Amino acid sequence: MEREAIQLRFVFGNNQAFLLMKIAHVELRELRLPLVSFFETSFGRTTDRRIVLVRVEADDLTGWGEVTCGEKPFYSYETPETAWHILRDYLIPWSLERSWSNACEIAARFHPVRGHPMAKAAMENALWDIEAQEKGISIAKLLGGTLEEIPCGVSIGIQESVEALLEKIERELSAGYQRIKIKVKPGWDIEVLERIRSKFPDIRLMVDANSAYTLADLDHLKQFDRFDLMMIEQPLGWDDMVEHARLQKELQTPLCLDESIHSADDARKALDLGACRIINIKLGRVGGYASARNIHDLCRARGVPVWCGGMLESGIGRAHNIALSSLPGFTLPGDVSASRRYWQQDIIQPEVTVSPRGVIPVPKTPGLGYVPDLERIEKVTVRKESFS
Ligand code: OSB
Ligand code: MG
Repeated sequence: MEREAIQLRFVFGNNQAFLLMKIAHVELRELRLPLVSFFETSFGRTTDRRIVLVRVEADDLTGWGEVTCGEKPFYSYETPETAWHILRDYLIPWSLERSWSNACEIAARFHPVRGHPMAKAAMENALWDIEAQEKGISIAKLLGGTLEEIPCGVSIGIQESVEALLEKIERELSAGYQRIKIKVKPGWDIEVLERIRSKFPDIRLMVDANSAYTLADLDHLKQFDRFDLMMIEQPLGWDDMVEHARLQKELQTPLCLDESIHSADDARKALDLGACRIINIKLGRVGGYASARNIHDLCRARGVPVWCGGMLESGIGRAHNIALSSLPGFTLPGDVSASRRYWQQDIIQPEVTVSPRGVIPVPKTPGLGYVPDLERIEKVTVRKESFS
Protein backbone atom coordinates (compact mmCIF):
# COMPACT_ATOMS: atom_id res chain seq x y z
CA MET A 1 0.00 0.00 0.00
CA GLU A 2 2.77 2.35 0.93
CA ARG A 3 4.72 1.60 -2.25
CA GLU A 4 1.58 2.24 -4.23
CA ALA A 5 1.07 5.57 -2.53
CA ILE A 6 4.57 6.63 -3.46
CA GLN A 7 3.95 6.07 -7.15
CA LEU A 8 0.30 7.07 -7.29
CA ARG A 9 -0.77 9.86 -9.64
CA PHE A 10 -4.36 11.04 -9.92
CA VAL A 11 -5.22 12.63 -13.21
CA PHE A 12 -8.36 14.70 -13.13
CA GLY A 13 -10.70 15.63 -15.96
CA ASN A 14 -9.21 19.10 -16.31
CA ASN A 15 -5.96 17.42 -17.26
CA GLN A 16 -4.18 18.71 -14.19
CA ALA A 17 -2.03 16.04 -12.63
CA PHE A 18 -1.90 15.82 -8.86
CA LEU A 19 0.71 13.82 -7.12
CA LEU A 20 0.64 12.06 -3.83
CA MET A 21 4.03 11.77 -2.22
CA LYS A 22 5.28 10.13 0.91
CA ILE A 23 8.40 11.36 2.65
CA ALA A 24 10.81 8.47 3.07
CA HIS A 25 13.53 10.16 5.05
CA VAL A 26 14.44 13.48 6.68
CA GLU A 27 17.86 14.55 7.89
CA LEU A 28 18.68 17.48 10.14
CA ARG A 29 22.19 18.88 10.12
CA GLU A 30 23.92 21.71 11.88
CA LEU A 31 26.82 23.36 10.07
CA ARG A 32 29.45 25.71 11.43
CA LEU A 33 30.52 28.31 8.86
CA PRO A 34 32.80 31.29 9.56
CA LEU A 35 31.84 34.55 7.82
CA VAL A 36 34.59 36.16 5.72
CA SER A 37 34.06 39.33 7.77
CA PHE A 38 32.02 40.05 10.87
CA PHE A 39 28.48 41.39 10.52
CA GLU A 40 27.33 43.90 13.13
CA THR A 41 23.83 45.23 13.75
CA SER A 42 22.27 47.26 16.57
CA PHE A 43 21.84 43.98 18.47
CA GLY A 44 25.36 42.60 18.14
CA ARG A 45 28.16 41.12 16.08
CA THR A 46 28.19 37.77 14.24
CA THR A 47 31.47 36.13 13.19
CA ASP A 48 30.53 32.44 12.85
CA ARG A 49 27.24 31.09 11.62
CA ARG A 50 25.44 28.04 12.97
CA ILE A 51 23.23 26.85 10.14
CA VAL A 52 20.59 24.13 10.43
CA LEU A 53 19.72 22.39 7.16
CA VAL A 54 16.82 20.07 6.43
CA ARG A 55 17.24 17.41 3.72
CA VAL A 56 14.11 15.57 2.67
CA GLU A 57 13.84 12.47 0.49
CA ALA A 58 10.55 11.64 -1.19
CA ASP A 59 9.80 9.71 -4.35
CA ASP A 60 13.53 9.31 -5.08
CA LEU A 61 13.95 13.08 -5.07
CA THR A 62 15.91 15.19 -2.59
CA GLY A 63 14.88 18.63 -1.35
CA TRP A 64 16.78 21.08 0.84
CA GLY A 65 15.73 23.83 3.21
CA GLU A 66 17.61 26.15 5.58
CA VAL A 67 16.64 27.46 9.01
CA THR A 68 17.56 31.14 8.80
CA CYS A 69 17.61 32.03 12.51
CA GLY A 70 20.50 33.81 14.18
CA GLU A 71 22.73 32.13 16.74
CA LYS A 72 21.16 34.17 19.54
CA PRO A 73 17.50 35.11 20.14
CA PHE A 74 18.02 38.80 19.30
CA TYR A 75 16.56 39.30 15.80
CA SER A 76 13.78 36.86 16.72
CA TYR A 77 13.27 34.33 19.50
CA GLU A 78 14.31 31.40 17.29
CA THR A 79 17.77 29.85 17.64
CA PRO A 80 19.37 26.71 16.17
CA GLU A 81 18.35 24.90 19.40
CA THR A 82 14.67 25.89 19.26
CA ALA A 83 14.48 25.07 15.56
CA TRP A 84 16.05 21.64 16.10
CA HIS A 85 13.56 20.92 18.89
CA ILE A 86 10.50 22.05 16.92
CA LEU A 87 11.57 20.18 13.78
CA ARG A 88 12.58 16.97 15.57
CA ASP A 89 9.61 16.74 17.95
CA TYR A 90 6.76 18.18 15.85
CA LEU A 91 7.27 19.20 12.23
CA ILE A 92 9.26 16.18 11.03
CA PRO A 93 7.00 13.56 12.71
CA TRP A 94 3.93 15.33 11.28
CA SER A 95 5.51 15.38 7.84
CA LEU A 96 6.32 11.65 7.96
CA GLU A 97 2.85 10.73 9.24
CA ARG A 98 0.80 11.08 6.04
CA SER A 99 1.47 11.58 2.36
CA TRP A 100 1.18 15.04 0.83
CA SER A 101 0.25 16.41 -2.55
CA ASN A 102 1.74 19.89 -2.46
CA ALA A 103 3.99 21.96 -0.27
CA CYS A 104 1.23 24.43 0.69
CA GLU A 105 -0.65 21.55 2.29
CA ILE A 106 2.34 20.89 4.56
CA ALA A 107 2.36 24.57 5.57
CA ALA A 108 -1.25 24.14 6.73
CA ARG A 109 -0.34 20.96 8.61
CA PHE A 110 2.17 22.96 10.71
CA HIS A 111 -0.51 25.41 11.91
CA PRO A 112 -0.99 23.95 15.42
CA VAL A 113 2.57 24.97 16.33
CA ARG A 114 2.37 28.63 17.24
CA GLY A 115 5.22 30.72 15.90
CA HIS A 116 8.59 29.13 15.06
CA PRO A 117 8.29 30.30 11.44
CA MET A 118 11.96 29.67 10.58
CA ALA A 119 11.74 26.01 11.60
CA LYS A 120 8.52 25.65 9.58
CA ALA A 121 9.99 27.42 6.53
CA ALA A 122 13.00 25.09 6.36
CA MET A 123 10.75 22.03 6.07
CA GLU A 124 8.13 23.62 3.80
CA ASN A 125 10.72 25.05 1.43
CA ALA A 126 12.47 21.66 1.08
CA LEU A 127 9.12 20.28 -0.07
CA TRP A 128 8.72 23.08 -2.65
CA ASP A 129 12.11 21.95 -3.95
CA ILE A 130 10.82 18.37 -4.28
CA GLU A 131 7.47 19.40 -5.76
CA ALA A 132 9.21 21.53 -8.38
CA GLN A 133 11.57 18.68 -9.33
CA GLU A 134 8.62 16.30 -9.53
CA LYS A 135 7.00 18.67 -12.04
CA GLY A 136 10.27 19.26 -13.88
CA ILE A 137 10.25 23.03 -13.27
CA SER A 138 12.17 25.54 -11.15
CA ILE A 139 10.86 26.61 -7.74
CA ALA A 140 10.54 30.11 -9.20
CA LYS A 141 8.21 28.82 -11.92
CA LEU A 142 6.20 26.70 -9.45
CA LEU A 143 5.71 29.84 -7.32
CA GLY A 144 4.54 31.89 -10.28
CA GLY A 145 7.72 33.92 -10.59
CA THR A 146 8.13 35.92 -13.79
CA LEU A 147 11.37 37.89 -13.38
CA GLU A 148 14.33 36.33 -15.21
CA GLU A 149 16.88 38.22 -13.16
CA ILE A 150 16.68 39.88 -9.79
CA PRO A 151 18.10 43.30 -8.82
CA CYS A 152 20.63 43.11 -5.98
CA GLY A 153 21.62 45.36 -3.13
CA VAL A 154 23.93 44.84 -0.17
CA SER A 155 23.47 45.18 3.56
CA ILE A 156 26.60 46.58 5.19
CA GLY A 157 26.98 46.15 8.94
CA ILE A 158 28.28 48.64 11.47
CA GLN A 159 32.03 49.09 10.95
CA GLU A 160 35.01 49.98 13.16
CA SER A 161 35.22 53.41 11.50
CA VAL A 162 33.38 55.56 8.95
CA GLU A 163 36.44 55.27 6.66
CA ALA A 164 36.09 51.49 6.67
CA LEU A 165 32.40 51.85 5.81
CA LEU A 166 33.07 54.28 2.94
CA GLU A 167 35.64 51.86 1.54
CA LYS A 168 33.17 48.99 1.69
CA ILE A 169 30.49 51.07 -0.04
CA GLU A 170 32.97 51.98 -2.79
CA ARG A 171 33.84 48.31 -3.30
CA GLU A 172 30.19 47.16 -3.47
CA LEU A 173 29.26 49.92 -5.91
CA SER A 174 32.10 48.95 -8.23
CA ALA A 175 30.95 45.32 -8.03
CA GLY A 176 27.67 46.59 -9.53
CA TYR A 177 25.24 46.47 -6.59
CA GLN A 178 22.20 48.66 -7.22
CA ARG A 179 21.62 49.95 -3.72
CA ILE A 180 23.43 50.26 -0.42
CA LYS A 181 21.82 49.55 2.94
CA ILE A 182 23.69 50.43 6.10
CA LYS A 183 22.89 49.39 9.62
CA VAL A 184 22.28 52.28 12.01
CA LYS A 185 21.86 52.78 15.75
CA PRO A 186 22.09 55.79 18.08
CA GLY A 187 25.68 57.06 17.75
CA TRP A 188 26.14 55.49 14.28
CA ASP A 189 23.63 57.34 12.13
CA ILE A 190 23.41 61.05 11.24
CA GLU A 191 27.15 61.78 11.02
CA VAL A 192 27.72 58.56 9.13
CA LEU A 193 24.96 59.47 6.64
CA GLU A 194 26.46 62.94 6.21
CA ARG A 195 29.83 61.43 5.32
CA ILE A 196 28.23 58.94 2.91
CA ARG A 197 26.16 61.61 1.15
CA SER A 198 29.12 63.96 0.75
CA LYS A 199 31.07 61.20 -0.99
CA PHE A 200 28.16 59.51 -2.85
CA PRO A 201 25.43 62.15 -3.32
CA ASP A 202 23.30 60.18 -5.78
CA ILE A 203 23.45 56.50 -4.84
CA ARG A 204 20.35 54.56 -3.86
CA LEU A 205 20.74 54.42 -0.10
CA MET A 206 18.68 53.10 2.83
CA VAL A 207 19.13 52.34 6.52
CA ASP A 208 18.09 49.48 8.81
CA ALA A 209 17.88 50.12 12.57
CA ASN A 210 16.69 46.70 13.78
CA SER A 211 14.54 48.40 16.46
CA ALA A 212 17.33 50.56 17.90
CA TYR A 213 15.10 53.64 18.47
CA THR A 214 11.91 54.59 20.30
CA LEU A 215 9.37 57.36 19.74
CA ALA A 216 11.29 59.39 22.31
CA ASP A 217 13.87 59.75 19.50
CA LEU A 218 11.29 61.41 17.20
CA ASP A 219 13.21 64.67 16.71
CA HIS A 220 16.38 62.74 16.06
CA LEU A 221 14.64 60.42 13.56
CA LYS A 222 13.23 63.42 11.67
CA GLN A 223 16.80 64.29 10.67
CA PHE A 224 16.92 61.13 8.53
CA ASP A 225 14.65 62.94 6.05
CA ARG A 226 17.63 65.07 4.94
CA PHE A 227 19.43 62.19 3.20
CA ASP A 228 17.06 61.18 0.40
CA LEU A 229 16.84 57.62 1.71
CA MET A 230 14.81 54.99 -0.15
CA MET A 231 13.44 53.89 3.22
CA ILE A 232 14.11 53.44 6.93
CA GLU A 233 13.78 49.79 7.94
CA GLN A 234 12.31 48.82 11.33
CA PRO A 235 13.37 51.84 13.41
CA LEU A 236 11.04 51.04 16.36
CA GLY A 237 9.91 48.01 18.37
CA TRP A 238 10.22 44.61 16.67
CA ASP A 239 6.57 43.80 17.47
CA ASP A 240 5.08 47.28 17.28
CA MET A 241 3.00 48.57 14.37
CA VAL A 242 1.11 51.30 16.19
CA GLU A 243 4.16 53.40 16.98
CA HIS A 244 5.56 52.88 13.48
CA ALA A 245 2.27 54.32 12.19
CA ARG A 246 2.75 57.37 14.44
CA LEU A 247 6.30 57.80 13.24
CA GLN A 248 5.39 57.40 9.55
CA LYS A 249 3.02 60.39 9.87
CA GLU A 250 5.93 62.55 11.03
CA LEU A 251 8.42 61.50 8.34
CA GLN A 252 8.69 61.98 4.59
CA THR A 253 10.96 58.97 4.14
CA PRO A 254 9.01 55.71 3.69
CA LEU A 255 9.21 53.25 6.55
CA CYS A 256 9.78 49.59 5.75
CA LEU A 257 8.83 46.84 8.18
CA ASP A 258 10.95 43.71 8.62
CA GLU A 259 10.71 42.16 12.13
CA SER A 260 7.01 43.04 12.63
CA ILE A 261 5.60 41.18 9.61
CA HIS A 262 4.99 37.42 9.92
CA SER A 263 1.96 36.89 7.70
CA ALA A 264 -0.31 38.46 5.10
CA ASP A 265 -2.60 39.35 7.99
CA ASP A 266 0.20 41.33 9.64
CA ALA A 267 0.95 43.03 6.32
CA ARG A 268 -2.69 44.03 5.87
CA LYS A 269 -2.86 45.47 9.39
CA ALA A 270 0.40 47.37 8.94
CA LEU A 271 -0.78 48.89 5.66
CA ASP A 272 -4.24 49.72 7.04
CA LEU A 273 -2.60 51.45 9.99
CA GLY A 274 -0.12 53.32 7.80
CA ALA A 275 2.79 51.75 9.69
CA CYS A 276 4.92 51.39 6.54
CA ARG A 277 4.95 52.00 2.79
CA ILE A 278 7.30 49.14 1.87
CA ILE A 279 7.63 45.57 3.17
CA ASN A 280 10.73 43.40 3.48
CA ILE A 281 9.75 39.74 2.95
CA LYS A 282 11.99 37.07 4.44
CA LEU A 283 11.15 33.41 3.83
CA GLY A 284 12.17 32.32 7.32
CA ARG A 285 10.52 35.12 9.26
CA VAL A 286 7.16 34.61 7.54
CA GLY A 287 7.21 30.77 7.72
CA GLY A 288 7.96 29.72 4.13
CA TYR A 289 6.98 30.22 0.49
CA ALA A 290 3.20 29.96 0.93
CA SER A 291 3.07 32.78 3.46
CA ALA A 292 5.69 34.83 1.58
CA ARG A 293 3.66 34.62 -1.61
CA ASN A 294 0.48 35.64 0.23
CA ILE A 295 2.23 38.76 1.54
CA HIS A 296 3.59 39.47 -1.94
CA ASP A 297 0.12 39.11 -3.51
CA LEU A 298 -1.50 41.41 -0.95
CA CYS A 299 1.17 44.09 -1.40
CA ARG A 300 1.03 43.83 -5.18
CA ALA A 301 -2.74 44.28 -5.15
CA ARG A 302 -2.28 47.43 -3.08
CA GLY A 303 0.63 48.79 -5.13
CA VAL A 304 3.07 48.40 -2.23
CA PRO A 305 6.63 47.49 -3.28
CA VAL A 306 8.34 44.55 -1.60
CA TRP A 307 11.90 43.22 -1.55
CA CYS A 308 13.61 40.11 -0.28
CA GLY A 309 15.60 40.42 2.94
CA GLY A 310 18.56 38.27 3.92
CA MET A 311 19.69 36.44 7.05
CA LEU A 312 23.36 35.75 6.19
CA GLU A 313 22.21 32.52 4.53
CA SER A 314 24.34 29.73 3.16
CA GLY A 315 23.89 28.88 -0.50
CA ILE A 316 20.78 26.81 0.20
CA GLY A 317 18.84 29.67 1.81
CA ARG A 318 20.29 32.10 -0.74
CA ALA A 319 19.02 29.96 -3.65
CA HIS A 320 15.53 29.93 -2.07
CA ASN A 321 15.71 33.74 -1.75
CA ILE A 322 16.50 34.03 -5.46
CA ALA A 323 13.46 31.91 -6.36
CA LEU A 324 11.19 34.03 -4.15
CA SER A 325 12.56 37.26 -5.62
CA SER A 326 11.35 36.20 -9.09
CA LEU A 327 7.75 37.15 -8.15
CA PRO A 328 6.73 40.28 -10.06
CA GLY A 329 6.13 42.48 -6.99
CA PHE A 330 9.80 42.27 -5.94
CA THR A 331 10.57 45.54 -7.67
CA LEU A 332 13.18 46.90 -5.25
CA PRO A 333 16.73 45.52 -4.95
CA GLY A 334 16.92 42.97 -2.12
CA ASP A 335 19.60 41.92 0.37
CA VAL A 336 20.32 38.88 -1.80
CA SER A 337 23.96 39.14 -2.82
CA ALA A 338 26.92 37.02 -3.92
CA SER A 339 28.20 34.00 -1.95
CA ARG A 340 31.70 35.48 -1.81
CA ARG A 341 30.55 38.36 0.39
CA TYR A 342 29.85 35.79 3.14
CA TRP A 343 31.84 32.61 2.58
CA GLN A 344 35.33 31.53 1.60
CA GLN A 345 33.58 28.60 -0.07
CA ASP A 346 29.81 28.23 -0.26
CA ILE A 347 27.98 24.88 0.09
CA ILE A 348 26.32 24.96 -3.35
CA GLN A 349 27.57 24.77 -6.91
CA PRO A 350 27.87 27.02 -8.70
CA GLU A 351 28.22 29.73 -6.04
CA VAL A 352 25.85 32.68 -6.33
CA THR A 353 27.45 35.45 -8.37
CA VAL A 354 26.21 38.93 -9.16
CA SER A 355 26.75 40.45 -12.60
CA PRO A 356 28.42 43.86 -13.15
CA ARG A 357 24.89 45.22 -13.70
CA GLY A 358 24.00 44.13 -10.16
CA VAL A 359 21.65 41.27 -11.00
CA ILE A 360 21.43 37.53 -10.38
CA PRO A 361 19.84 35.42 -13.13
CA VAL A 362 17.00 33.20 -11.86
CA PRO A 363 17.93 29.55 -12.57
CA LYS A 364 15.60 27.64 -14.90
CA THR A 365 16.64 24.08 -14.00
CA PRO A 366 14.23 21.93 -11.96
CA GLY A 367 14.00 22.59 -8.21
CA LEU A 368 16.40 24.87 -6.39
CA GLY A 369 18.60 25.54 -9.43
CA TYR A 370 21.89 25.11 -7.56
CA VAL A 371 23.47 21.81 -6.53
CA PRO A 372 24.29 21.26 -2.84
CA ASP A 373 27.98 20.36 -2.49
CA LEU A 374 27.67 17.21 -0.37
CA GLU A 375 31.36 16.86 0.33
CA ARG A 376 31.65 20.43 1.52
CA ILE A 377 28.47 20.10 3.59
CA GLU A 378 29.78 16.93 5.27
CA LYS A 379 33.04 18.69 6.10
CA VAL A 380 31.37 21.55 7.99
CA THR A 381 28.67 19.46 9.71
CA VAL A 382 28.88 19.43 13.51
CA ARG A 383 25.77 17.34 14.24
CA LYS A 384 23.25 15.27 12.37
CA GLU A 385 20.06 13.36 13.10
CA SER A 386 17.97 11.14 10.81
CA PHE A 387 14.27 10.35 10.75
CA SER A 388 12.42 7.70 8.72
O1 OSB B 1 17.57 43.04 9.60
O2 OSB B 1 17.83 42.59 7.56
C1 OSB B 1 18.14 42.41 8.74
C2 OSB B 1 21.12 40.02 8.93
C3 OSB B 1 20.80 39.30 10.07
C4 OSB B 1 19.67 39.63 10.75
C5 OSB B 1 18.84 40.66 10.32
C6 OSB B 1 19.14 41.37 9.17
C7 OSB B 1 20.32 41.06 8.49
C8 OSB B 1 20.80 41.78 7.31
C9 OSB B 1 21.76 41.05 6.43
O3 OSB B 1 20.54 42.93 7.08
C10 OSB B 1 21.24 40.69 5.12
C11 OSB B 1 22.16 39.75 4.40
O4 OSB B 1 23.14 40.22 3.82
O5 OSB B 1 21.91 38.52 4.42
MG1 MG C 1 16.12 44.26 8.65
